[in-house]
Amino acid sequence: MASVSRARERSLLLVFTMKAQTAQSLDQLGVRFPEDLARLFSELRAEFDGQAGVMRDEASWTALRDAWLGRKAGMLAAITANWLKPAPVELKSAVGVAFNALRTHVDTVLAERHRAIQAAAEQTALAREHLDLSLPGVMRPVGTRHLIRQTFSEVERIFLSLGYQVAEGPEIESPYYNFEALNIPEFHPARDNMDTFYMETHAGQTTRLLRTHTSPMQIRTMEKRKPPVRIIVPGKVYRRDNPDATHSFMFHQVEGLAVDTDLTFRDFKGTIEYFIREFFGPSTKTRFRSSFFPFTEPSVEFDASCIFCNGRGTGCPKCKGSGWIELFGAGMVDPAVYGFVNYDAANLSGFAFGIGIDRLAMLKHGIGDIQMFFQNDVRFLRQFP
Ligand code: FA5
Repeated sequence: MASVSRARERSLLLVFTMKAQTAQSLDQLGVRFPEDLARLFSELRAEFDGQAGVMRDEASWTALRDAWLGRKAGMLAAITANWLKPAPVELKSAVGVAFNALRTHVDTVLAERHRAIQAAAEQTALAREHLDLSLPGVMRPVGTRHLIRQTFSEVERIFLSLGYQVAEGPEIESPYYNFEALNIPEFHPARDNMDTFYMETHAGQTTRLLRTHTSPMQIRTMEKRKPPVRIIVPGKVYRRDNPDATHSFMFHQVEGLAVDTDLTFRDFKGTIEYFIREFFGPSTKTRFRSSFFPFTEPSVEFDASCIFCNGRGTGCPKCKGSGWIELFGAGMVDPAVYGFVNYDAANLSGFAFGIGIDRLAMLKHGIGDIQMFFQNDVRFLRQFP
């Protein structure tokens, strides 16, 4: 850097000297013979070469061009005006030849340097914009559907093939739909089985709760539709259950409801057995167990043999030693329920079921702890692409 600026200083000084010289006539400069002329032009040329040598960019190139070729104040214009035109006859042609040679040199060097400067600028720009196609791309991990969502889809696929429709309902419910219209009056012991999350309400506001099961959609559907009805309702439900390997305070159910004029327990059993065969394959052992739900009569629980102990039971913490894991509650719709939705109980019959989807997925994929579904551990989730 220091040598470049020193060269510049020197050339500025020379320019100044040269400029001063070109402002005078040859006579004033004492140039009488062709040898003096040759020396003068050779100094000028050396001066130009010195300046061209330190030029690095477009701006300094333009400045140099204007200094030498500028029409009014350029060095060559001054030479033409002060040396060439007024030259004595005996020197005229020598001045003309030297002047032309200098001009050709200036033109050539300026053109060459301009090309070099432009090429260098292009290289710099190219290097800046260089796109390396061999670089690995940015990985954008693509997620997959959660196993619960996949299980919902599989259950939906099976029931859609049987002519069922899919309906969805609110997770925030009223006690009427969650309990009363399902034949569970206030203070009925059945309410204790479903310890409920109630929403905070202020005086005068209607009580709201997080639905404890998908069964309220039985009522909402029958209120809106005339029989026959065949629906399934996938969704989230909430209970104040203590978390353990098979219990969560938020879990998933698929409700099923079929109502028509001639449905029997055989239709119900056939439907469920078909579903289980489709979902688990033909070898799964299942059983119905009599149970009680206020909105079905008769009521059953449906269990599948425990995959963790192969149904042996003894000492198995997953099935608590029974050899069976409860999958869902079900039964024939209690005629009392039809009374809440203005259905003709005398001429209608139907069945309903509420499948625990988390447990269904656990059994199918051998998952030992329901909590895995909610921990968002990608090592777990990746196993179900
Ligand atoms: C009910 O919820 C009834 N509504 C089912 C029903 C529908 C009966 C229609 C008759 C007619 P239950 O409380 O048993 O039933 O729950 C159904 C299923 O949800 C259970 O079999 C179980 O698979 C699952 N389940 C219940 N509690 C939990 C919990 N805390 N965590 C995970 N799954 C649960």
